[in-house]
Amino acid sequence: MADLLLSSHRRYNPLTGEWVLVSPHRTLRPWLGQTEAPPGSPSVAYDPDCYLCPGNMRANGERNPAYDGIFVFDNDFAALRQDAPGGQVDIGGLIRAEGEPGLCRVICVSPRHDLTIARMQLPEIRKIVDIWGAQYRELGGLDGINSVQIFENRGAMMGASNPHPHCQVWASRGIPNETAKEGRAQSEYRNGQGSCLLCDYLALEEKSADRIIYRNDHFAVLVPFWAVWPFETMILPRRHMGALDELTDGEATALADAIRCLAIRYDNLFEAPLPYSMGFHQRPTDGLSHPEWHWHAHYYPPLLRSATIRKFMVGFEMLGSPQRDITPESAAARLRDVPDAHYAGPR
Ligand code: H2U
Ligand code: ZN
Repeated sequence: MADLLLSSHRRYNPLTGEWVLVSPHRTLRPWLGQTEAPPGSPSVAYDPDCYLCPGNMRANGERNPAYDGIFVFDNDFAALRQDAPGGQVDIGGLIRAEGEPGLCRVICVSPRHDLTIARMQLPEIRKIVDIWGAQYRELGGLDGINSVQIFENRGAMMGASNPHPHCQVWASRGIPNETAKEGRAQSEYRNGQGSCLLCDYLALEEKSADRIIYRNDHFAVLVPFWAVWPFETMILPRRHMGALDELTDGEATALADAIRCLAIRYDNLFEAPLPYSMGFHQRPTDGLSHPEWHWHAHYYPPLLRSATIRKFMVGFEMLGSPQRDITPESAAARLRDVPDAHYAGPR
């Protein structure tokens, strides 16, 4: 196995059934392409022009309350609407469409414009975990909502429209592609093996420890064997559970701890706030029990080897398979080796 992993090889992602090409010999290639401005952090705790800050006016003319904790509101420009008509179009099985009702919310996770999760204290992050669980339960409990996607886009490079710390929830009738793929794979694995795909995977990772970055009593943070993005990670509960609403009190705090630890290490990697998209994959809320589902978080940062060089998914990756140069094992080692206190010091 060791020899194979030193040269070009491809790795299988059992959660999606897809392959990633790994080219460890290619890490030294020169870069004369596009570079990005290093990601910065806002310096003011309150920005009068921010549409997410407490007391400010949003784009639709509504005013935010003077909130001092977490503030959740219906997205004024929701991608999914509850009044979308149902029904289907099907022309010869090749031209197909379905009505997609749903709803979108925005969660401001702090009143402070300049705060990020990496700079928050454990009890502050614990409150966000509780809100995520409550949103999953509430929206998932609505008639006709079969999937609840919670995610955070952080940094302009990842398309965040505003540096104010916030995340989003999109709840839909249909099961989105990534969740559907992972659901099918977990179901097939369970039918074939009689056990859970991610419980079995985590047991293997805990044995070798090559790709584990951090572990506490209830969670493991790791670079998956099949990672596509250079510093892609997953947070996995060490106990089998389908969704955030099953967390015990101790587990919710342990999740907050894992999130905080990862956020600090990410920022410490290039001593800059690391941009990323993160989100949770959880059991569908279609009323079925889904014993195959093991919920988890994915983090996808776009940066490659410095705060100013990003990875692009182009060429072979668009037309063939994704490809990476630095191995998941070396990415994990780098994330393990950075200090566990934030580079910017206490806030
Ligand atoms: P992103 O930064 O991840 O794009 O999230 C911000 C969301 O906030 C975005 O979906 C919504 C946008 O539609 N928004 C409002 O609901 N009201 C506003 O006044 C501006 C932005
Ligand atoms: Zn703000």
